[in-house]
Amino acid sequence: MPADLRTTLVQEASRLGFGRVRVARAGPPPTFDRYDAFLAAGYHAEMRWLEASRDKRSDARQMLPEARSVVVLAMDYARPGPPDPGGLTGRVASYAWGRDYHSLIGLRVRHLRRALEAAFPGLLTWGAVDSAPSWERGWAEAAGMGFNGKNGLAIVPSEGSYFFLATILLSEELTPDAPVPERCGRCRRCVDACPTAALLETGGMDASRCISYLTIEHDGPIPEVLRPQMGRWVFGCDDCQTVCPHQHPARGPVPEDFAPRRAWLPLPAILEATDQALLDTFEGSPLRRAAPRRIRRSACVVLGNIGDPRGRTVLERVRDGGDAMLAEHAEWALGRLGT
Ligand code: B12
Ligand code: SF4
Ligand code: SF4
Repeated sequence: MPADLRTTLVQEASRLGFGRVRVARAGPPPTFDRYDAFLAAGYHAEMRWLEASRDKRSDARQMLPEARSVVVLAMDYARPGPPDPGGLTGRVASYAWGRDYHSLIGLRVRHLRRALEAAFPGLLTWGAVDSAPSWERGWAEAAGMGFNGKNGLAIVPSEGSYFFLATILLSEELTPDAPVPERCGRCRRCVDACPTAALLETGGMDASRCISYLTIEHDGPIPEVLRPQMGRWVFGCDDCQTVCPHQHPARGPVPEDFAPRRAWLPLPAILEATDQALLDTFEGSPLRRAAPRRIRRSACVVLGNIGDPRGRTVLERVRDGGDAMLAEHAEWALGRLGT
């Protein structure tokens, strides 16, 4: 059965849009000490759920006691983005340009599990994408999906890192794939390119400094010292990926669902919209995962960084709008506008 299982797995996964499939042996992820070091250093900042789910992530058998194999799946998302429209616009990281991958990949993971369970009666499976307690990059590294770059990303040599990961646990033992040797060498472009010095010289990152964390996960004022470094990033950040020499973003077809619909956001419109209007606009997009107030907060910072006096009117409205946290960000931004 394992040989047939592998063939069916690869065929079904490919039919569902997963371009790469790799397998690791279930148990604790081999590099899990990095996860503990990350928590011990407090690099997870306010993402307490990473702490709370630590034990579940520490061993695949926590989620499926019968697990013998961890299947790692990758789905490409990047395609060339639209040109910079300039003006009062903010950048969105490429993973969030199209449809929310959680729902799309989550559904396909379920289809894949159902197909395998139907073809191999008695097979037990568990599957997840992103938000469930599976340590995806640890498993990607163990299964040879790619090597782990100094930017923290799982990278396929000469292809890049613009792909989502998902994992499926199986109660059957499949032959594990070999890990991919590290291919950063002496390169350190990502470390130098990171605007907020979030990447550590020694590997790993301090997420509390990462623009992706600050714009998406962090729920309070953005530390003033990091605001100028955010540049025009209003949601997520791609700087440590775009500089990577392994990156070949337009390699092949990616699902139409990830087509770039929102690569740039009109900042005054974001600041003027009601919460409900923003939620409606971002329905089905990863942008929906950050509360409207967080996006407005980041929009104020980006307007300050652009420094264009045409941002003044809308920033004054935010400053006088009655939300103390937003008012403080608007005030900061107003102080940076040219005349
Ligand atoms: C929390 C989280 C974040 C946080 C924290 C990121 C972080 N580096 O920990 C924030 C919000 C900052 C974030 C940002 C991004 N994320 Co994120 N994130 C996650 C999540 C949910 C958990 C990550 C985690 O466990 N972190 C704890 C640390 C310890 O784990 P890790 O980074 O995975 O660890 C690996 C490496 O960093 C490295 N490492 C870690 N410590 C050390 C120490 C040493 C000494 C060395 C040598 C190496 C090393 O090795 C580990 C693997 O062995 C995963 C999904 C999941 N369920 O796993 C997605 C995930 C990692 N994110 C993803 C993406 C796309 C992003 C962004 C690119 C989004 C964006 N454009 O804004 C950025 C990239 C930032 C970056 N350079 O890492 C993808 C990555 C796909 C890929 N090809 O690698 C994932 C897998 C989601 C998915 N399902 O596709 N993310
Ligand atoms: S996503 Fe941006 S801020 Fe975060 S580590 Fe990469 S370059 Fe630095
Ligand atoms: S930019 Fe260079 S150092 Fe950073 S992940 Fe890519 S190859 Fe490695």
